[in-house]
Amino acid sequence: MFKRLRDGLLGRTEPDQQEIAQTAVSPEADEAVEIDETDETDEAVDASEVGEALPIEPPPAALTTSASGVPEPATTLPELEAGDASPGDDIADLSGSDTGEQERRGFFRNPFKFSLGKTRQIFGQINTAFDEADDITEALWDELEETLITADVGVQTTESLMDTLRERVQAEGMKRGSELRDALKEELEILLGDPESLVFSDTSPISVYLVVGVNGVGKTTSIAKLANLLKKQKHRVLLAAGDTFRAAATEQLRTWGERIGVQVVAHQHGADPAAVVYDAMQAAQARGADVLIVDTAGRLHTKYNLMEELKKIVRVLQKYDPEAPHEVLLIVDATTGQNGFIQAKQFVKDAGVSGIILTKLDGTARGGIAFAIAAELGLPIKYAGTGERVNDIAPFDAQEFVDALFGDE
Ligand SMILES: Nc1nc2c(ncn2[C@@H]2O[C@H](COP(=O)(O)OP(=O)(O)OP(=O)(O)O)[C@@H](O)[C@H]2O)c(=O)[nH]1
Ligand SMILES: [Mg+2]
Repeated sequence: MFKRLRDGLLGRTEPDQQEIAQTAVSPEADEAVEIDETDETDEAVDASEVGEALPIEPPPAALTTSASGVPEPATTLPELEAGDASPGDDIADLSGSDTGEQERRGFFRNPFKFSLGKTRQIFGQINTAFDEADDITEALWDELEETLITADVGVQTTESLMDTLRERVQAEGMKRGSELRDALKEELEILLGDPESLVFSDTSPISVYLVVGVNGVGKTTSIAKLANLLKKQKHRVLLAAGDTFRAAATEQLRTWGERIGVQVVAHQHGADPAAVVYDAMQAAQARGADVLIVDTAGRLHTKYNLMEELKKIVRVLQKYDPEAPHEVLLIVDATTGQNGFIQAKQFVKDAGVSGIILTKLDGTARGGIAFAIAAELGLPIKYAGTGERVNDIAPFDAQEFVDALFGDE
């Protein structure tokens, strides 16, 4: 994992704690802020650039910095609250909608049972065809191929699956449609791989997760869901509002923070995201956080260079911890199907992604994108977003996902 991070946007710089201390928040940094668009790819971050770019807005009340810029000792700051992790405890439904008791019970049995929407319908049709087929006919093969393509499994992954299955049918002497279905399920689970949980730092007290992805895919919502989940697991979570580009982005994260009881470090609109992250790292240390999740802007293909901005954020994080971020989580919107997949490829190439959160599975027939992501990007899907509510997130589990697709949960 770390190798992949190193090879991506995470150009390593040696930590220099002294430099960090010397160039911490300057109280004079109250001039109008301009986002720095110069190319700094190959330079190690000079933390003074962060200091210079500091925003006009004073830090949040709890984020106190002394005149020298050194954070106040942890004892003077409010400690973050860890959540109540009572087992089986349901997460408060913040949306106000109610799924009903029966559905709730189903949710805990298999989180995908009620949330795979139209993708499940598509697989349901082929499932019926498999059950009815006494012979594995060419028509059945055609129907299978059409199903996989329709569900946005992608041409490459579909072809490879079809080849593998044809070989297995021959080698294992399968005769009935139901046997082919079982083989398909096995192959789909193999594609998705074993569940992989979040990586926590074993060298630093703070695990940092950088959340990236294009506009509107569900970054901020997923951060809130993840923060809520981690808080319930007794983690002390802090959020950094690193999307300073979109006017309402910071407010959105703050609102989520209030709803789930998680603190947010934010600057004003237009501030340097690296400065936000710099302050957030200080705050995380001072307040005893063990998880820092960083929201980022999602624009791509514009004048502004998102990838350079992400690299700068990473350089700032690495001043504190050369292993940070411990995860770069790419949010992929399942409803965008193969388009989202192409965008994802760009992030994987440039941003050293370590894992995927696949969102909006509830509203799409294109949930098959999960297989393309796993097979072609070789990245683990760590969580799935299954709705707009704060508890609509599930650790991704291949067997549960495939079972739900085939109605076998
Ligand atoms: N149905 C459904 N909607 C979701 C899910 N995740 C996010 N959304 C919705 O998608 C929309 C965009 O979500 P945001 O979290 O604001 O997306 P973002 O990536 O932060 O967007 P930008 O900040 O503009 O780049 C919101 O309306 C969310 O409620 C999901 O799993 N299912
Ligand atoms: Mg956002």
